[in-house]
Amino acid sequence: MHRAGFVNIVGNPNVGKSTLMNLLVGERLSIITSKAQTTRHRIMGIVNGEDYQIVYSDTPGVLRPSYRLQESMLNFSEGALVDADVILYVTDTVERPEKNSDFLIKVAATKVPTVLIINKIDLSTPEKLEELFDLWQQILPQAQIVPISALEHFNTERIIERIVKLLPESPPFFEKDRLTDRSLRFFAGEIIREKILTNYDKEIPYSTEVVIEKYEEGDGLDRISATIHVARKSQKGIIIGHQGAMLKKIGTQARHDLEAFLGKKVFLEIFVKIAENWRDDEKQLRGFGYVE
Ligand code: GDP
Ligand code: MG
Ligand code: K
Repeated sequence: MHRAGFVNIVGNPNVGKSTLMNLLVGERLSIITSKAQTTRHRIMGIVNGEDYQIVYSDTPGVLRPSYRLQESMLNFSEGALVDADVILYVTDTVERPEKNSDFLIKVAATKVPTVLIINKIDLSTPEKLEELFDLWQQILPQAQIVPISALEHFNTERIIERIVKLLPESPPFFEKDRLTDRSLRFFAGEIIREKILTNYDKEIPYSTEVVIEKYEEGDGLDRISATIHVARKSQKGIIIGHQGAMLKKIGTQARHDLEAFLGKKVFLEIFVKIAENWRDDEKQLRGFGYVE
């Protein structure tokens, strides 16, 4: 008998969804940083066993939309509740359960089997954990609860066992050697965006969008051209930095990671353009793939 299905990873920003998915998938698919909203799109990761195929989707964290980009991010997350065979609701030992959050009410109401992951138990004590366990059991009584530490790889095997038992009987949806539905182009963009997130403060990361203009695969070398779109003129100077120093820095870091990810040399050029107020502009958002 073969089982296969879609497992959607949902939860608030920064609880460790992307860290967990990468661990489950075994590759550095989803970019991870300590800032909220790192994950803007849904990303699929596929895990194949002899008699199962799990298709994970990592979603942007749930948040209340304050601009158009966030609205589209929230739609991705809510969609994740209906088109799944299993929901992995991730929380951590840091956030307090918000019984009345709209999103949690929806999770509690869904008929889709739900596994509640309490992550970051490395930051907690057994007493606190027990208390959290009870709280969550009241909020999501039908969910199976698995405490883990994604960072220390603790108890994560249990998740896979649980999921496989909950998956429907089905042939695989994707060829069994596929790792993800995303292209190299997509990962190149994500890696550059990660460097922007880790090198600039505050509003810069949330005001930029990376577009891969050209991706040429070669034998020992991939040639990549990227454009960083910023929402305002002043941000262009900040991205580039004094005599181009900042742009050079993120370019070098991104190239380094890309080479590790691809296992070959990379020639990377990055341009910076102004896309005035793109986060609130329907047409530009569509161009960047946020609106369907
Ligand atoms: P997401 O926004 O839910 O996708 O969260 P990320 O996966 O991007 O992780 C947010 C932050 O939490 C990062 O700094 C991670 O290193 C950290 N983190 C993830 N899992 C754990 C864990 O098990 N323990 C601790 N201490 N930190 C973790
Ligand atoms: Mg994430
Ligand atoms: K994050």
